[in-house]
Amino acid sequence: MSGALARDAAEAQRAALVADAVAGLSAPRKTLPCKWLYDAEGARLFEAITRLPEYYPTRTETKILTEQAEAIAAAIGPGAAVVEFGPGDGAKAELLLAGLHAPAAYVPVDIAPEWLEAAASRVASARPGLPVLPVVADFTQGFALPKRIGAAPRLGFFPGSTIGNFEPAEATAFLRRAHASLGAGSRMLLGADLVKEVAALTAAYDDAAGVTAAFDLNLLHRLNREAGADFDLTGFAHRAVWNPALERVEMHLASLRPQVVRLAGRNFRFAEGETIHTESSHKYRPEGLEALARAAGWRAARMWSDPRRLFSVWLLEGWAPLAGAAMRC
Ligand code: AVI
Repeated sequence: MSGALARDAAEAQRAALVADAVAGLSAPRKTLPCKWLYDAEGARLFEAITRLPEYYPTRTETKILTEQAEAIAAAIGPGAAVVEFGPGDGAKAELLLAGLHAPAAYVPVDIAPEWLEAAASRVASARPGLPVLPVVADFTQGFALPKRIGAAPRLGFFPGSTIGNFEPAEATAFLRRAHASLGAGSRMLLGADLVKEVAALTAAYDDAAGVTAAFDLNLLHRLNREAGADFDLTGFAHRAVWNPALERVEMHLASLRPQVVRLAGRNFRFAEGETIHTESSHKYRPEGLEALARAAGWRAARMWSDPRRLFSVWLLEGWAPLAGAAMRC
């Protein structure tokens, strides 16, 4: 990207952050979209979260992909073109591709070219000879696949339980759009975190070392830096709350005292204890995940889990080509 284009993109992103912050902080229940957690520092902190003793999802999913590699490869069959939605550093794709029989191509899809580059070069150097065909696109929307994958059977790959960060209606819309992008006859390998005892869930989102707290509070740093806000970070604290009705862990930033914050020329008042809801991480029961998939035109063909049933990896098959509805994350 040229310098001018990069500056325009950064300015558009800043304007979108300010608009989301004004809307979210004006709502009766203050909220901010979770996508803004991931600036460079947020991405670094999330990486650190995945290695925490309390944060079981990443290591459990990796264990499932490793230990069930043969069964997964047999269920998928040879020659698949793997299309990964939001590939991160490409580590899970590398693991999956190592187990598959003669994969035809790897297609990482992400809106951030620098993240795509990291995943693409990791996989390209681990698997010389495999066509690596990155697509710059917002993977929550429809996108066109590279022509070079030809008639290879398509396998969508969406690990990490990122599906849990969508509201249920958004998750359905995402899966429907993914199906439309992948095409008729495609399949999808999906990671989903499972409902479990509350103590394990809240510990995973409020670790003893305070890394998740730093990840959450970094959003206020970002608003100060990029949106000219004046949040006093000592006036807010991270909270992880299990919402039993919606079966999700919510991250909140709680105001420790009554205070007024300025952002974009406006005052936002906080009562003591009032929170900004910064992320939801929905946990699934197997029957709930199957229903979600079905509503989006997929059928659950297989499910792999760990002995403690902490996490699940699903192979979905398309049963109906459906047009997508608009969504946002
Ligand atoms: C990216 N996503 C699946 C993580 C999760 O578990 O919901 C984000 C996260 N937030 C706090 N810890 C991890």
